[in-house]
Amino acid sequence: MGNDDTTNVSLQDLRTTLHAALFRAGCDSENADAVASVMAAADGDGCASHGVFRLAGYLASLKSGKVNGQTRPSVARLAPAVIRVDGRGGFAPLAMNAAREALAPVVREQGIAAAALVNVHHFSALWVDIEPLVEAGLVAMCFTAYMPAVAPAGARKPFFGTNPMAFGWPRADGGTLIFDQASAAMARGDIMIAAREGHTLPPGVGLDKTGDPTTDPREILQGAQLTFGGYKGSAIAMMVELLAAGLIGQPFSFEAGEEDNHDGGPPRGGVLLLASDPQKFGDAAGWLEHSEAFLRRLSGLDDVRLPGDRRAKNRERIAREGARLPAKLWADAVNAARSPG
Ligand code: NDP
Ligand code: PYC
Repeated sequence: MGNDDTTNVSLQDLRTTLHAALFRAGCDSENADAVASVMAAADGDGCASHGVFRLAGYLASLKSGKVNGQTRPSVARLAPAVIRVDGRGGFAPLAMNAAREALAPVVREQGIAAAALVNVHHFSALWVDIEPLVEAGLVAMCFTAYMPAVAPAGARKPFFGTNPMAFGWPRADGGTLIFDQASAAMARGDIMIAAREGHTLPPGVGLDKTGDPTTDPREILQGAQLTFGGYKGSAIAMMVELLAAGLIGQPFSFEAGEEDNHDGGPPRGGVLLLASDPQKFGDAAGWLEHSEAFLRRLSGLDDVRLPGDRRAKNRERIAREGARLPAKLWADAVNAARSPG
């Protein structure tokens, strides 16, 4: 046990409990396994905003009937380098497993390829989605939109989702370099956690309902989030909308917001997954060591650290010690795992 407010949970217990809670709420075992894995992976890397914290949203969407916990994705190859995975109204993780499995051989054949995931409900961290491809030696990127939460540069009301993107590069030791970031200054999940814990936020995260800057997370949740880096982050958020919605025939965040039943779970939408095989770009013998030399040079500068380094350290520690979770959150998960459903 941790202090009064937190408790230490092994990743095995966490995964088993999440699986049971999802199963009791209506997921079949395969869906429960896939969703529990992405949540446990987030807590396993110290990403509190996308771990067990999200269980209530997943359960709410099963309960409301918005998400089908028993569906199976279908996979079609639309062009030599384009795959479409229809999640058929399910949570994204099972469709993502199918997308990666279908995409990897096509990438090795074509050098570069894309998977468009449609009709999925995505609620997780994106590094989880690309890590297996990167571990297999591929360069990968992933994008998804959300619901209106973020004011574009020049606006004061939400229009973009928090619109994350992840990029991953294979390392010589078989590991990965992955950055994974919202195009909002802060992920909404972290703002929700700050609101729960009564913390104020740094300036630049959001606006209140009247469009004035505020550092109160509860006011930002009622008002609008801001992008990182002003108009530059706003352009990235716009790009994510166009890639994850416009390109693949899925709802833009504002459309997802209109369609959603606001049960607290993820809206229906799309995900774009891109990958390339560095062996196919003309420097098969050199690209890896050349890039390693670059990354050594980069990480040797002053206080530079590579994105993903903090997460990797968390992973080692949490695998040993377990995840430290808010006791109430864990108690709710255990109750959900025991409830009659
Ligand atoms: P952070 O701002 O915490 O981190 C973004 C990236 O920057 C990470 O790769 C992080 O690596 C890296 N980083 C942080 N600090 C430094 C530093 N000083 N030097 C170098 N790199 C650094 O992430 P966000 O709050 O933007 O997003 C959190 C999570 O929320 C993500 O996993 C994202 O996918 C998820 N999300 C999901 C959404 C969805 O619709 N499904 C929507 C929005 C967000 P490290 O982890 O090692 O610190
Ligand atoms: O934290 O912004 C967020 C988020 C939205 C959907 C899933 N996570």
